[in-house]
Amino acid sequence: MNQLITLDEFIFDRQADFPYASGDLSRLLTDIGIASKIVNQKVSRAGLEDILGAQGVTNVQGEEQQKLDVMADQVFMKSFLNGGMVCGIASEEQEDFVAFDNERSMNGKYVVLYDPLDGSSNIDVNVSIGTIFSIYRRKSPIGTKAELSDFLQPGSEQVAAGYVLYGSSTMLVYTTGNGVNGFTLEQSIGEFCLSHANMKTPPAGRLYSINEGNLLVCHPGIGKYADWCRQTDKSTGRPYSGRYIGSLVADFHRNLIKGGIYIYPGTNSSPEGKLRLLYECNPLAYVIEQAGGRASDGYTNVMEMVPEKLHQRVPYFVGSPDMMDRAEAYLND
Ligand code: P6P
Repeated sequence: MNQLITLDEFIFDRQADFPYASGDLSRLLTDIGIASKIVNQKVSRAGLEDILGAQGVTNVQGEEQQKLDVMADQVFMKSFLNGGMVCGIASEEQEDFVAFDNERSMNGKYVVLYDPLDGSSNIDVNVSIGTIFSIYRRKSPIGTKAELSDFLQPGSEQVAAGYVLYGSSTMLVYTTGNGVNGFTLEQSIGEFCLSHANMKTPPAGRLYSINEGNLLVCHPGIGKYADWCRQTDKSTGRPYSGRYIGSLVADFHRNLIKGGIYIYPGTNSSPEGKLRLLYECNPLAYVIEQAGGRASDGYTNVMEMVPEKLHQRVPYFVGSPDMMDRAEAYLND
């Protein structure tokens, strides 16, 4: 029987990869693990606590906030505030960034941007949902309050990124730039344990994730790509398979493992698409790139973009490299 390696053991073992590591990033990653377990416990029994249903307010995105969204946001923010490693956060659920003003936090070296519970429209119907997080080294001086410039950094500056998938099992997947590793929550001991070491995405797969309801209102090349996916693949004698469950983290995770592509394009009514650059697209782009895939807006690596606004949206293509090449070719045709 293989030895169980917990998330904390792995994080601290890997700290040696960074000769100048002080342990602050390691501590921050363990804080994320703890917060994820708290959110998992509440998500897993949401129906029992009558926590389902809308909070009755709308968030900065104009979307009806679900009670679990609010809960998850508060759990992660408190974890970062209490951990002391982070001088500030930006969350999908909060209009502006939050600069922590206690002395310990102002000495924090990092900022975290996160979507506390992505796919929230699936909460009431028990479809997998997820948390997405992105970690940067602050640019403002240590000992001061975080500034907007700490958050508006290109994705190429991320020091760590990952996601938690609250699904048939709960997994935490992250990278610090030395590959991608996945941990499954062993409920009996309450520990994330290494289950997917050194994750790599296949160069190509047969899964394409697109909301086909958008095909008539987006770039015609995307419809042509979807048509191509529906053609019989000579090597297998069958077409690709459409898999789209309306939960980015779940679609992303499946495609990462099996090979596939996820596309959320710009549309006539929303030319910038739906997904947010800073706390959805960039962190998943870091993960997929570390796993051998790539992410773009159809033309440019999203991690090269210099953000202008916290909640800015960007059309998003992410997945296996060969599939990305073909999809982008249809855009540029
Ligand atoms: P649509 C969930 O709201 C989300 O941000 C992603 O998780 C998901 O992939 C997408 O939006 C679904 O959007 O417009 O297809 O329902």
